[in-house]
Amino acid sequence: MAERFDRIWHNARLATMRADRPDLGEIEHGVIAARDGRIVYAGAQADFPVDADAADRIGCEGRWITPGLVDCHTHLVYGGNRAHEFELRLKGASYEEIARAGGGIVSTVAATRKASEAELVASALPRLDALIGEGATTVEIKSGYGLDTETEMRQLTAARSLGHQRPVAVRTSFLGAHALPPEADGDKDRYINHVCREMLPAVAKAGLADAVDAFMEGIAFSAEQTALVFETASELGLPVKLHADQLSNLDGAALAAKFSALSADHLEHTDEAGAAAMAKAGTVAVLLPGAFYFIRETQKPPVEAFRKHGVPMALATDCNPGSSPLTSLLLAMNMGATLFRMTVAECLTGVTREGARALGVIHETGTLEAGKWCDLAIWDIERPAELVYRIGFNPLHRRVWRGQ
Ligand code: DI6
Ligand code: FE
Repeated sequence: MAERFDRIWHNARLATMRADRPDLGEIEHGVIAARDGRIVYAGAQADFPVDADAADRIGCEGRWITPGLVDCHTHLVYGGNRAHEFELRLKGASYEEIARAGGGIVSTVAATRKASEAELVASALPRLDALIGEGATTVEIKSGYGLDTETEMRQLTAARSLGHQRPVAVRTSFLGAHALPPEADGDKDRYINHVCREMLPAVAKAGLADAVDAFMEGIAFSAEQTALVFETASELGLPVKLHADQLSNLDGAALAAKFSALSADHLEHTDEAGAAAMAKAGTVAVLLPGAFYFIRETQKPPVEAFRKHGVPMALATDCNPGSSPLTSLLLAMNMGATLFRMTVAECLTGVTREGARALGVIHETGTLEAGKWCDLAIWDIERPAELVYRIGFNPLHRRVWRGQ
């Protein structure tokens, strides 16, 4: 009897992004077949049974299909915005000056504390929709604008709720160690103690975080403070990731590697030793060209060292109100290529397979392979390079999340 599928996409060109194939793992005459939301077959038309049966057959007219895109680093949920701070920066103030003067992250904290869960969801939805509108099927969302237990939990609950309101997989990260709240009176050690003793256990108990993140930086937390947060996360069974070496080299990449972090992110100031440590630990380098561009950073992440040591590279938006008000993975790819000289293949794997790896969901999504969720982006393009090359143009034809 003929095998039965829920849906078949045929007459398609596939960029499977499989790690065991060269380049993009392209298949010129391809078919994808799905059942119960999962890919059952993704491969050559010639090897697909001609008598296969499906409730729904979709002819793709030669369009390209990639895995649904993965944005593995966002701060999508927050109150207010920082357009005013942007104006100040245009008058000459630097990002660090604004942060030290009580603006920056802390001003978003005040606005986030004032917002209800419904307000946080409502203000984040258009940003999420922008990502979805360009083919994103998995989006990571961090807390870190509450900096007290109640507001951090509200942010994470809002993030989970976004995942229920839209056909998209949301992965949450607890970022209590993002900045020092004003009521901490400058005592970072005491605040980190509070994060470890109270906030993180409460978040873990409520099942609100899939991972734990921290901001290790002169204007944020030290290596020792970060290590305390990571040790607590490990005790609670949560994987870690790190905002590392964004504004200065504090050996954040090596610290992330020491804790077998899923990813180390930003990395503009990381040195070769940091890259080597990440390679050994299997920690993904998440590059965030939107922040590099927006704060007019000049130090580029060591892409050549990542290549040399075989560190997987992901690309993400870092969508946040202060340093990267970006809601486009297509633009993030263009910036990755133009600003960091990443290749087309590196950019595309960066927003698919390696983004999924950075979230610890590589077994579920990020490539077109049997057994994974049927998360697809179908594009009106002649060649995959167009997704990286064009600026401000969205050629998405259809997006499929879990077979629908
Ligand atoms: N690094 C960043 O680029 C953002 N957070 C972080 O740890 C900036 C967040 C903000 O300015 O609101
Ligand atoms: Fe960030």
